Amino acid sequence: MAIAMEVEEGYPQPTKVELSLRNKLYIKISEHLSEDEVKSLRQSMITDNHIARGRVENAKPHEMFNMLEADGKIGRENLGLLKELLKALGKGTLAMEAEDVEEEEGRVMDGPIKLTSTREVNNRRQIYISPAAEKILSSLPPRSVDVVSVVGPMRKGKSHMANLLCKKKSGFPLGDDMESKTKDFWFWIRPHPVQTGRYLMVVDTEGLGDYCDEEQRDKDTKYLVLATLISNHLVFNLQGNPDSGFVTNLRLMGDLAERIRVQRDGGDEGQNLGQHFPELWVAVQDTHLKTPQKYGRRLTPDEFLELLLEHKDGHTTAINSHNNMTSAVKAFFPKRHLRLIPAPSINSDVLSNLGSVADSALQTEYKDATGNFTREIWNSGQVKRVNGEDVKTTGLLHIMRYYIDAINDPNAMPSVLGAYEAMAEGECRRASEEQMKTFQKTVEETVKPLMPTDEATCNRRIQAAVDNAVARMSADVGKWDKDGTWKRRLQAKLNKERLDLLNLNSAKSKDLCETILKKVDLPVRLKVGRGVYNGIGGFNTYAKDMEDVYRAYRQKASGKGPAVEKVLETFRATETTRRNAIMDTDKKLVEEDRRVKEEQRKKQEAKAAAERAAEKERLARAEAAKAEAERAAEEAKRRVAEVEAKRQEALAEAARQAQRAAEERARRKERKYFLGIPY
Ligand SMILES: Nc1nc2c(ncn2[C@@H]2O[C@H](COP(=O)(O)OP(=O)(O)OP(=O)(O)O)[C@@H](O)[C@H]2O)c(=O)[nH]1
Ligand SMILES: [Mg+2]
Repeated sequence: MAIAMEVEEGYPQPTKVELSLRNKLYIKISEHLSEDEVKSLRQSMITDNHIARGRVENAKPHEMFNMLEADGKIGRENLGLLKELLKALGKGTLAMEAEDVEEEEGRVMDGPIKLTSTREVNNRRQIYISPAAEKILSSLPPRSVDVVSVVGPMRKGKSHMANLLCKKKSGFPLGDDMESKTKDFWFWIRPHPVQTGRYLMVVDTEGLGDYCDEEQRDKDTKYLVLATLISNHLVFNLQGNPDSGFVTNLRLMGDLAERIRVQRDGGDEGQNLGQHFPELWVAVQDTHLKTPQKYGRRLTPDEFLELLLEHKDGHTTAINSHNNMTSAVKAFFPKRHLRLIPAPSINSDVLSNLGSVADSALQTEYKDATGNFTREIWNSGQVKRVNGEDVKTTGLLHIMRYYIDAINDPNAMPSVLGAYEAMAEGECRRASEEQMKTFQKTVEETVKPLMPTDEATCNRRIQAAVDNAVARMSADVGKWDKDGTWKRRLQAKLNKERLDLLNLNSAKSKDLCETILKKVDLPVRLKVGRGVYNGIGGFNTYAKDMEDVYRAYRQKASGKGPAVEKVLETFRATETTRRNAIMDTDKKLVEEDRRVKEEQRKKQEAKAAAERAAEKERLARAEAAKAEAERAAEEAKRRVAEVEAKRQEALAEAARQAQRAAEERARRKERKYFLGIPY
């Protein structure tokens, strides 16, 4: 299957080098995939139902991509599926390139828009860049630009030529009557059809008018100055057959020396402008005559131009004017060419509708000549440069602003070095802002999600982003930032950002640590609320609970940033108050308890003493009673003994008496009785 090419309108027929960015990408991918990767790609197409097995079996990668395009699955600004497939194959870099192409195709303009307009300021017509153009140019990635401006007399097919230079038949509006159509400057910026990674910017201009009208001439010169200064290819579009007076069309070129300087101070008086001016292409349309013969052959168009630019002898006003102009053209445009383009058609209907007629209605010679001419310009490999440096899309905006300001100012003169400085300044500002944005994006994506984190880690990551940003800016615009002012400015700004971020990290750390602390301390607070610690020994319980709180906090807050200890410290201060209150309560309760117990002890002691006294008394009484009883018993005993003794006495007496009686009787017995008286 043939490689699908983006066939654009217009007759400069596409060649291989004019493939669309997408097609170039498809080919590049094809060249970078191994056999096995191609097999995997085919397999994914089949298993994921992107393309039927039969269609994909022997297809090469770019053919598969073309099938996907044909099925509307990928295409302009729609390379999502392609990126996924590439990522699945581990081709991240190619996926990123696809992303770039997608972005680029999304960014390029659908058609031309106004580049400049004019307005009345203090009774003077002032040129300004249209806001839409500013927006487009500042939003494009900073890439080198091949700037082709088409100038020339009005109503001579400039806009049509501008379209052809964009590989289009229509776009820049064409006029279909005698009225001048294009007002101010228009532009169309597109990916360069030949130079990879560069843009082609085609600028169509308002036609040059009557040279004798002072006001018109002033305006025309300004426009010519602007077109000359912003481009690297200046197409001077003319119509008709070049004759000896033909080059008078270039007469305004003679005015350039008075309007442009190389040095800022203008001291050079326009010398060396040739080194800085664009390549001049005098494109003469509707030519049917051949170049003249010389040296036994036909002159080439470029040789013919030199012939036309030869000095004339004589001193008439016309000859002087011619010689001034040719001197200016030769001095300012060392690279100059003449291109002769035949008429598009002999049919007036076709000629007045070039923007819409079919290619087949055009003469082959015309199509060949325009095709060759446009390709010659695209293939020149040139881009806009200022003072030897490539001008990027963004830089172009800076130099345009500078040149327009200088052109508007009656007391200023645009200078190449002034533009260079303006571009340096603008590019440095742009790069600085860009790096600032990239830094902020990096911070959002890689630093902030980590917050809060310990200060060293946080600082290390921010510093890495800072260093990257500074390094990228140096790589991007180091050559512009000669004394390093912008680098230092960016460093200072980033350093401030770094400090702000560290503060943010601290604040986040503080918030999080406070939240953690609040959470782990909640059970204790609830207990405090419920008065759990308001008891004897409550302080001990509290102290143990708090040990748990601190342990839990340390565990959960570990690595949560620089505020871990500080928050703890602050908390400890308030916690001490709470701790002291609990301790006081505990002490008071202990004291009270001690007092109550003392009282109880005293009471008990008193009671015991009383009891002991009562016992003693009871004992004493018992003792006394016992003694009394003993004494009574003793008494009784004594009485008994007395009685006994008395009885014994009595008994003894009685015994004695009996004894005596017995003895008496015994004596009586023995003395017989005398006279009856015992003797
Ligand atoms: N004969 C001829 N006519 C052309 C050519 N190119 C464009 N035209 C026609 O000339 C008319 C004006 O073309 P434009 O491209 O608008 O010319 P212009 O120089 O931009 O005109 P202004 O913007 O008004 O200065 C249109 O009708 C075109 O179809 C050409 O090479 N030869
Ligand atoms: Mg025009």
